[in-house]
Amino acid sequence: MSEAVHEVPAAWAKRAYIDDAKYQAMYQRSIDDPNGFWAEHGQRIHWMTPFTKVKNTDYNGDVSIKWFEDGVTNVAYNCIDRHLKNRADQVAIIWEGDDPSESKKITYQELHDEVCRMANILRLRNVEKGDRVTIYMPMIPEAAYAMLACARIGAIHSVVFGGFSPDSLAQRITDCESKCIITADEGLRGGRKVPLKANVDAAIAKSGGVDHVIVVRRTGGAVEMDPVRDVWYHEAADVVTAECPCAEMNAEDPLFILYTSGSTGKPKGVLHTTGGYLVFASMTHQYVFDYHDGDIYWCTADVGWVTGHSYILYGPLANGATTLMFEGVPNYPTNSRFWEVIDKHKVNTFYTAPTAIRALMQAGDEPVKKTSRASLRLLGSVGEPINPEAWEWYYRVVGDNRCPIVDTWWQTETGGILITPLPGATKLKPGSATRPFFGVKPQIVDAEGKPLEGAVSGNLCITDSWPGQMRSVYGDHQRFIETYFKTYPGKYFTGDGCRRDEDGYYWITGRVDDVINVSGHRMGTAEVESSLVLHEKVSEAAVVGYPHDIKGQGIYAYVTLMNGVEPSEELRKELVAHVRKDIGPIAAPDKIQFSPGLPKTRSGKIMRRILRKIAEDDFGNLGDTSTLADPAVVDDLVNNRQNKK
Ligand code: 6R9
Repeated sequence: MSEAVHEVPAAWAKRAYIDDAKYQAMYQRSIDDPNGFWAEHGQRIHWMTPFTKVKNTDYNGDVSIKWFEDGVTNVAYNCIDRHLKNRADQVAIIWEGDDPSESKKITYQELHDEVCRMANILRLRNVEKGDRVTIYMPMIPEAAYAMLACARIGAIHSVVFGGFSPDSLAQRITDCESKCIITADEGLRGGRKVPLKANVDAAIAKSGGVDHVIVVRRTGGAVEMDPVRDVWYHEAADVVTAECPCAEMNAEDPLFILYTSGSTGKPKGVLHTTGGYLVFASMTHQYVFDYHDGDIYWCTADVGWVTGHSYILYGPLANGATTLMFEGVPNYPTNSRFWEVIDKHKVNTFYTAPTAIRALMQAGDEPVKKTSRASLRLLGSVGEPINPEAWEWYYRVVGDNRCPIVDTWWQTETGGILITPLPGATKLKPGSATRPFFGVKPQIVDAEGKPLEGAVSGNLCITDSWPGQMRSVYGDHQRFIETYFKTYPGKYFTGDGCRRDEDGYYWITGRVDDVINVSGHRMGTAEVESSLVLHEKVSEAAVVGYPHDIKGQGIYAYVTLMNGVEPSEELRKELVAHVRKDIGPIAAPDKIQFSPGLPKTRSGKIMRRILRKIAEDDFGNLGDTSTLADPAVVDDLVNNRQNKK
């Protein structure tokens, strides 16, 4: 393991808001006096009615999490209106299209007008405070307008990633009973079109219950429009004004739902609320990226993921920042695209995922070296553990040895960054997310939940609440309690394994539950399994993750076929296509092994430990197989493994 240490560059110690002494003092205060600390930092947003209560949280019993509970505010007001006095003509969003010849800049005034129009379009369609609106959009400014329009009128948005299938979309529409959908005719990524509106039509055919579909014209491709249900955004926008009041929202009113995969069952609707979420997103954005006025900041995530919510939209805009939104992919038209965009828009801070770094690293240094990147000051990483080799390449080649890297660990559930370096305060160790952010109390526990001290490995819990924490699973509070607070009673369990070193630095080692992290996207093994067994030729399936050079983890499926069905290359392709269609391309298995039987205990439990080892091509020591009902199946599994080295 690489134990190189990168000191804080002198220029950074000078420029940054937080140096090491300040980090220590602020962190200590945030732990000793959370009420005082957050009462102070809660002032960073505008309150229509100031809060008098700060923290009211309980991880036991029914689990209740409330922050700033009697305060009244509005997220869109904070992200737009309050900046208009000084920043009306400042660029809020730089949009860079899939095609390098397409880009545009949206000022705060323009953002205000567009968001108000979108909000009025929703109001005209009877969308009210508390109603759910599903957003299924490409990475175009209208996606941001849609989210902020919901926030403005108090509707709850549920953004569904454009790569999800009609069935996945239908499931999410049904779960939160959303009656209104905002989409586009087609998306455009890497020169390829994505049939978003057609997918919405197919989803609604399944879910029912949708009264209105607002369609943004992106590509001009042919789509069917239902004359009663569907409306073109540009036509609807023509007949509304650019003024719309901000709804008065209680700090604990819901802001959004975001579906995410867990170890069991269907995806959960992670529920985030208004006040605490915004305070935490904006504060982490300011300090982790050391955002100063005039900086150009770029996060490459999709708004369909939490990183897009907190660090393309809400955090940066709450801080009056200029945030770049990119429609395309890292390797289109060439492997230099990211670096060309950085030069074109003079980007200072660049925040991306290890999977993109590893893919670009494979393309060599030349596509990077031919660009200048002189504007870059800070690099960031998120989504999965970054291997030290990729870290060093990012640091040396992309950042020319002068830009610190903030490796930020967090989750959809946490709302914002929890473990991270601060660029002016923290010495960096490649591969470590380093130290907790203010107000965050990590704890490493053993399998029984016993807290471990010092340099140790175990499971990562957080022992007390922070303002950005999710409040519930939408419509299923019991599931919230069961999933996060029952494994280790009284603690929030992250699902991640973690090591702490002698310096108190945290090293996230990956999921310890049945969640696989494919290119930074979370997939539940159970979801892929249920999709596979839906296929008429499949009798049983077990899915595990295995190490993958670029994606971090790949999806490995063991499939038992129905009696009389013969395995074939064709069937393998058919099953991959089936899962792609059923869930979406991100869930497509990388490897399928046909196996006449699965290793089960006598009580019928599949021994995944064995399946993981075989998928990793590490079957020398399979551990104890004596409890297997039929030990012979293991030989067949080993002989037919798909990852032979
Ligand atoms: C923000 C986001 C969360 C899971 C999380 C962990 C992994 C995220 C990481 C990281 C190591 C980092 N993860 N950031 N692992 N180092 N810097 O990615 O949310 O999609 O919910 O995924 O991603 O395993 O539990 P989400």
